[in-house]
Amino acid sequence: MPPLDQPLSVLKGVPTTITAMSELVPEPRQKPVVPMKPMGINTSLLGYIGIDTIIEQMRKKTMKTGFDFNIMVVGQSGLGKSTLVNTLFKSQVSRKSSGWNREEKIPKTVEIKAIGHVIEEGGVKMKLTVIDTPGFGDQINNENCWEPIEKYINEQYEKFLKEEVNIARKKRIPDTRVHCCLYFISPTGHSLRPLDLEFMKHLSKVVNIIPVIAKADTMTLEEKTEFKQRVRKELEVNGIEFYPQKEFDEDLEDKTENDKIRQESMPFAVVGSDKEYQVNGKRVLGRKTPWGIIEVENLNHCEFALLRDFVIRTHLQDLKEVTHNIHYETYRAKRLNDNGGLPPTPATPDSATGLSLQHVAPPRWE
Ligand SMILES: Nc1nc2c(ncn2[C@@H]2O[C@H](COP(=O)(O)OP(=O)(O)OP(=O)(O)O)[C@@H](O)[C@H]2O)c(=O)[nH]1
Ligand SMILES: [Mg+2]
Repeated sequence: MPPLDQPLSVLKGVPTTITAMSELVPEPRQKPVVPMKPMGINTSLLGYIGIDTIIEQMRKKTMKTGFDFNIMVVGQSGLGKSTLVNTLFKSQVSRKSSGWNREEKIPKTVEIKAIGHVIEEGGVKMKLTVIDTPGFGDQINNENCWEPIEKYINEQYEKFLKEEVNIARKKRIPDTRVHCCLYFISPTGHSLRPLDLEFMKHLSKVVNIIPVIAKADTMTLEEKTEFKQRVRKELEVNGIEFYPQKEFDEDLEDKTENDKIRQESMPFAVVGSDKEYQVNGKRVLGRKTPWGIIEVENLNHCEFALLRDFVIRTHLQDLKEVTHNIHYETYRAKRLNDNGGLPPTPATPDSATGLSLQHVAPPRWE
């Protein structure tokens, strides 16, 4: 500890000069740069602090760092999950080819596979990953067939948790957690299958489930309306909470908006296609049938565009928040509890799921 009576400049190794008292009067401090007041704010208000500029600051930060968003498709075999993944990427989300050649038939999915695209709009970058999963329901014994899916979801929580408890943790932990899971329902027009109920019951505890009716082009308008009602009723009777969950509505405005979605839109009846056709001089994604072209992005034909808007335009941030604050938090609390309050050791195979974190390939970026 240097003697307290030494001038500060000595402490810093700078030669001492004797200073006249008058020079010791501190110079007036420069005012911190306050961002310009946005137009439209009442200028007669004195003492503008600039709290409202936080929105602009957040926007700039997000533009720099970008964000991750991960969607998973799940359901029985042959319901059009892989086709819808392609539709998402080929539609207005990115307008890119997702790797499969137009002429090639989409193969049956045999393993969990993540496909990623970096999408940029208005200067903001989104890393959109869609996780395609093999269909189930065609084995003789379908017992516990949700387990591989549940394991995958938990593995991503585990990965995030291990990064979070690292002493030297990353400034920004890559987020591979599944923010939303589209559950494909067969357009039978009858009741939900016991397997669907069982599957959704399990998954809804660990992830945001959005039920969708697959291949909606196979139903008439009346059948579709009736089936949607029936599915909603059955989900309610069986206590299956789908997204947006009632208990997480934050205020009356949220509740009113979400009630409408829960009671009218859900489950979205979708049609998928990765083929383009010329309709009225415009190229559209559609399915060619003997009676015309079903346009995937036309709201008069199906609800694909509604689903896309719901997930990306209106509820993306909320899906991420519910994943982080509810599903991940539940996983985290359980893991830490099981471990006697200690964090899991970083970078070891996943002891919660018994799986190695490497067993699913990282997303293919295009
Ligand atoms: N009518 C109709 N057929 C569709 C639709 N979407 C996909 N298909 C067809 O259904 C078949 C199966 O499509 P996939 O996308 O491979 O289905 P999947 O759910 O990924 O199948 P698995 O990988 O076995 O689980 C293909 O012949 C598609 O062309 C749709 O919206 N309507
Ligand atoms: Mg598939």
